[in-house]
Amino acid sequence: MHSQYYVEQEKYEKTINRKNKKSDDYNGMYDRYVYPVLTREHIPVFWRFDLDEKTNPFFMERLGVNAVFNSGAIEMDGKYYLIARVEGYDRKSFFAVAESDSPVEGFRFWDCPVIFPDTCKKETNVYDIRLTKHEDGYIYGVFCSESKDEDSHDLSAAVAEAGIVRTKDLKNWERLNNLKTLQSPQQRNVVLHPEFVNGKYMFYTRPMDGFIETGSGGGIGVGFCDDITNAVIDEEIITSRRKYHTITEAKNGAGAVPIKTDRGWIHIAHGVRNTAAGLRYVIYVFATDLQNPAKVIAEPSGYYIAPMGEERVGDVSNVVFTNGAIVTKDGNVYIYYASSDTRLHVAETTLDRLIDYTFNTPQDPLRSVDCVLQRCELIRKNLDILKNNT
Ligand code: M1P
Repeated sequence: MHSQYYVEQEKYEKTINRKNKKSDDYNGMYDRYVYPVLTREHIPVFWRFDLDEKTNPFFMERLGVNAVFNSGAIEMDGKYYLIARVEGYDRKSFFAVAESDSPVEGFRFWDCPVIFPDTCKKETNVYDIRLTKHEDGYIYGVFCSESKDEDSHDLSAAVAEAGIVRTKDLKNWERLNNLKTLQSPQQRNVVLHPEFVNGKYMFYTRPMDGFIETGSGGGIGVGFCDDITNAVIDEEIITSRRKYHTITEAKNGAGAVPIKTDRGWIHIAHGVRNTAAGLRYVIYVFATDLQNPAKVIAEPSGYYIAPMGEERVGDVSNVVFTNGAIVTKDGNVYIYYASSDTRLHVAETTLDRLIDYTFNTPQDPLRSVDCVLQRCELIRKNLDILKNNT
């Protein structure tokens, strides 16, 4: 074996075995962890190098990995699993399962990445899987299936659809037909709701006219279908709307599978706005009604997580994005979020804190004058408290 192999292997083990710790930043809403839970340094050495000295005398990377980010998340039998988007130097993404006994550290990729049945021959790229433990007994993966737009002369024109797979063990996967949404030519950020609603499967969709621009798409949609093996949605009802001069002005999209609480379904989604420096992606929270999951019942103002410090920089800077969260039996919530399409982090909160944030944070009054009045009310109340406290 080339001597550099042992150097690289030691670096890899050091990364995997690094203990994580909560950051000092305080907001009361959640705790960030200092170290990312998955990065390109978590990729096994034998995924990148040819270890055969005859065919690789210079111990050169043959198939490098550029980034590890947007990850689906699930807990099974006391273990934590992330299915990450791994992007090669060739720009193509694929999925790989990383497993740990802890939700915040120690994630190690299984020996081989995931290979779904290749039933969609025009598909060029796949990414951003959401994992839903459905009450029908399967674990579903819904991901973006991207192909070249054959009707356009523009070489970068693409079509995004929602691919659907299902499994019981994260090892054996069945590929179902891609979702068809009759009202929207493109779909990204599609999430399967974990329960039947009126006997039907329910998806969160993101109606889009084109690959990047949502165009007339008003926000996060909800649609129903009878047959998951041939899922067709004829109508999309908008739930969380895009709004002028807010964090969702340019677009938004469902993130983690919604979390069921006594007060309603809590959604951890992403919102996008345009700036002179390009798009800015943040994570926000809203809640929908338990009986009617299309009806928004709480909308805390502004963002929940925004890119901070080193998170702000990467392949696509000024982005945080989530497609996975885990709620444990003891009520802890782990939100896996990627920064700048480069690496994956975790933030920890509790169900109680998340519920309090969702239902007791004031709504965005949508105009500066009302926002400042809202803040002055808080200030006056606090000044009274401080006066009585002295
Ligand atoms: O580059 C930022 C994100 O862009 C896309 O999200 P959206 O569809 O809302 O624009 C996704 O491709 C996502 O993977 C990526 O992180």
